[in-house]
Amino acid sequence: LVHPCRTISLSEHVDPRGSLAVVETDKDVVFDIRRVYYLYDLPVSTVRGAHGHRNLEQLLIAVHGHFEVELDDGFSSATVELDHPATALYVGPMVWRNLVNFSPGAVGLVLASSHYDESDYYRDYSDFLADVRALRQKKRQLSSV
Ligand code: T46
Repeated sequence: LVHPCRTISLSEHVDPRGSLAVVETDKDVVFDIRRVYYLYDLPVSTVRGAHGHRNLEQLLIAVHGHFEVELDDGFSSATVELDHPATALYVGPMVWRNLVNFSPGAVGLVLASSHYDESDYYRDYSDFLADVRALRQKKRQLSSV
């Protein structure tokens, strides 16, 4: 996957009454959860996201149905299909994401590290690209001294 994203298998408790999946801070998520929101009533051809975040960390879960998350860290890209309530996708800072190909009735749950803050968003892809590349350049220079 693209840096620093990864999929996480959540612990699942399955018995004849049904199934239960768990997300716990310090185990499944390395950030404190400060906000929870969910996407629903989504037209199948919709595109959500289409932006990046400066600092926000999130965990995305398809709690019902399935959808794809296109990830781009400015250097490489990858597409992840979320199709099970016990699989989460961690999306870190400085990653452009598009959520696409929602199944009918899909519900996407998002656990986020901070409150909603419009100034944390990159809404323009070329601004995102310029900053993410400058950041990588700075890191390279720092690691070579
Ligand atoms: C992300 C993807 C997966 C709020 O007022 N509070 C909130 O916490 C959020 C997330 C949104 N809003 C308002 C802002 C807009 O007026 O709700 C409206 C729709 O938000 P947005 O266009 O950002 O929704 P998505 O689904 O394109 O993106 C959201 C998150 O913003 C984003 O961080 O990663 O879901």
